[in-house]
Amino acid sequence: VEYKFPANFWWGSATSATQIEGAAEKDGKAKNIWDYWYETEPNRFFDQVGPARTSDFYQRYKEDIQLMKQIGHNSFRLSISWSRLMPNGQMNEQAVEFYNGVINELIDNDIEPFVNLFHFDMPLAYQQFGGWENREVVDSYQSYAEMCFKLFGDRVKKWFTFNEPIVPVEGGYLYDFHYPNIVDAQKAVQVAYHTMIANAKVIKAFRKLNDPHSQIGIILNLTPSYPRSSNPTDLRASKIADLFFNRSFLDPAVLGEYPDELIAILKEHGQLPQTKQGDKELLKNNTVDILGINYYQPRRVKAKEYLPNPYAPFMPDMFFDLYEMPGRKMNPHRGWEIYEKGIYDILMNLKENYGNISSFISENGMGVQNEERFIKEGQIQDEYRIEFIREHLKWVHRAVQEKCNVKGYHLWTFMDNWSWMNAYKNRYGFYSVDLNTMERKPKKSAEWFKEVSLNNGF
Ligand code: BGP
Repeated sequence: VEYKFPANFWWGSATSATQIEGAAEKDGKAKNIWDYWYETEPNRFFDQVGPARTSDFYQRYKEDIQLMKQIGHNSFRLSISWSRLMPNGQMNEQAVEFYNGVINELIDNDIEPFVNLFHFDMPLAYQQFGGWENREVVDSYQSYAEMCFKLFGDRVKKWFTFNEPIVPVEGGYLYDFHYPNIVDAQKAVQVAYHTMIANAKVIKAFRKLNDPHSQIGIILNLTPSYPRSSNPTDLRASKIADLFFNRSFLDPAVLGEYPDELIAILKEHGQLPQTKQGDKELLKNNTVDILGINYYQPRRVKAKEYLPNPYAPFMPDMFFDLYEMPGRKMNPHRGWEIYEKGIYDILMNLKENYGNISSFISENGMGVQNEERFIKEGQIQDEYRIEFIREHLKWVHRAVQEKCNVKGYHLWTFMDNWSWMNAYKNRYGFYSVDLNTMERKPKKSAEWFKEVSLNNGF
């Protein structure tokens, strides 16, 4: 083995409730914003496929956990669906039974459950009161989180408050790819702020439980920002993109405060969020134990070519432009640049500027269309995915050698699953799923990853 990872490195994969469970309106689950959006605007979804049509983990989780075991997983991330566990604010017994079943099955198979509380799936009932725009929803979320700790905390020792909290901000309030799909920067700022208040409140409640074996964190999609040149205007543009898209969550989550420069920009443009007395202390005193890093792509930034229209409403991108770096490597299916070193740059940044906080790669992966093209002898020969994972892992390994505190790697995702808007267009799984028969089959990458996990390296 040339690239050996530290003992007990976490090898596994990540999923989310809406994307794998199915049973979207069964056994007492209430609607979330995805069920609703699909119902009202099915044309927005690729092939008009909505969240009811997933890989049916709800009924097949026992079989799926065996498949995880077969490829050497020692850990696995799922999310709990708020609208399933507490439809209309009350605990749903059938949901408790389901999540207990999953958690126990994982533990019985020596796979540690990593449980995320919120993965883009706001219950519709709360969205009708403004969702994260409304501070009262933060309190409802806290009650839900406390319920989860109480129900499952005896067995679940890794908790996460949010997956990619910036995505509902960008998608729902800036760029129109999540419900409520409005464009309103003031609301976007408020939503971003409230999710971090929610993060802190839930961490505070978690700490009261005083379980020394348990940890809580947040999962952020960090997109390292690279300036086109060392020209001061490019540097400045890149720095502002970093402030908006990374540090607006990373700093409050890990350091317990917002960057002064971010506050200054928002203030200058009249975009500061509404706050409450005591918020500063709340944020300061309730930072995460661990950080999940979702890494897919970097952000290539240059200064604006033209002065922005001073009358246009505030948008973060009035401060910078993105550009396509010549010679960049692309995943053409998803339209994302592949830049493996980015994962190392993120980890080094955490080491140097964020107290070397304990972290792990909570998502990294490659979405590809029509993978049946690559079937040989009955198996998808996804060499491209193996290469993708391997090249990223090499940089993770280097970060480990340079004393970064990174503890694991989870692929997005375990099996092909439904994705927001794109439905089944791009497939990411170790296992393919036949949507008609629900049959799961390991791709070549699954077998390769099994060896990596069992050898703790490659
Ligand atoms: C992340 C999300 C996942 C997943 C993944 C792949 O942003 O946390 O839920 O979907 O990206 O992205 P996509 O499915 O949009 O191609």
